[in-house]
Amino acid sequence: MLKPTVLVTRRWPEAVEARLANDYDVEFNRSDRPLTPAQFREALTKYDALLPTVTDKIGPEALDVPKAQTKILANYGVGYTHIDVEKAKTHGIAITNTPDVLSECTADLAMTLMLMVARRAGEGERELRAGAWDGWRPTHLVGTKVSGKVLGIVGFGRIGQELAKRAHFGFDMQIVVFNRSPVAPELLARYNARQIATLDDLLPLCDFVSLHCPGGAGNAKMINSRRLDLMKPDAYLINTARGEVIDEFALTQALMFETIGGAALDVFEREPSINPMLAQCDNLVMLPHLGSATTEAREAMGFRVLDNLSDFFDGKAPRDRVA
Ligand code: 8YV
Repeated sequence: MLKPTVLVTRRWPEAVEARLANDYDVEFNRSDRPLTPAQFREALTKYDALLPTVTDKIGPEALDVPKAQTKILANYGVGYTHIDVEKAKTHGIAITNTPDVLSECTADLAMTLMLMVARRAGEGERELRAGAWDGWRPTHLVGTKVSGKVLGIVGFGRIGQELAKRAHFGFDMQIVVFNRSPVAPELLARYNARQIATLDDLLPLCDFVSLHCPGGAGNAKMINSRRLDLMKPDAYLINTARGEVIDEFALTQALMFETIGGAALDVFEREPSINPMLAQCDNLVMLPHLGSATTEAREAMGFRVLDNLSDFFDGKAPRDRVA
């Protein structure tokens, strides 16, 4: 029997690529550069399955083909707001993602960012590497204590819950949660957390606000200048979700005029292009979208895609089908 044809749009961990090559008639994008919309359209007419990532902008232009050969977009990553789901559905294309397997690592990174910004670790590293450290003194790079503070978690899905676990059990933080739907009382009780009815009510309570909601049009610029003003003047904003959730211009204003304490970002509005104003802000930590960047998570994400693909081509319902 002929194996399904598969295009992998970026390089993946070796172990996963090896299994893909064994199981499918697979084409790898050896250049590892994101496909253009035209290349994506061509791929849609050639392959049974496309395996995209967040760097593939699969909007109306990329999906504008008269008839697609592709039957499944098996996304490598949990977030899939880079895919125009409605348009993909018009071609009858199924979409899957890779939840669970990256939750711990992404929560670890959110914790890393919280600690880095509050303890001024980015500033300290920059100073030391610039050869500008002139020795210990009681007033040098004094930051803010993290342990015991109030953490607001926006979006209490898998990653938000993993962060709550770390913050509650590891750092004795008080957890408040904003989530679109009600969170089960036993889940909140596990972290001694409290659900707050609205985001506007949550923000003024927090010393740290960490975003764990999906991106996409529905949540675009959810953190805008009005909401930044609702934060305490010494509070920190952490984003490991999607860049578009924050109005970046408003954030640069808040950081420059110090109306909040600082911010730490792993994702950006137009990544990998970075608003140069952000780089001017000392009270900001920036990482290049490293949320799931561990060998363990990246391999597990790949094997999860393989599970979804084999289910799909065996005629079973893939466990992570989102559309
Ligand atoms: C991925 C992520 O590395 O899974 C996600 O949604 O943001 C990252 O952890 C990336 O998006 C892969 O598509």
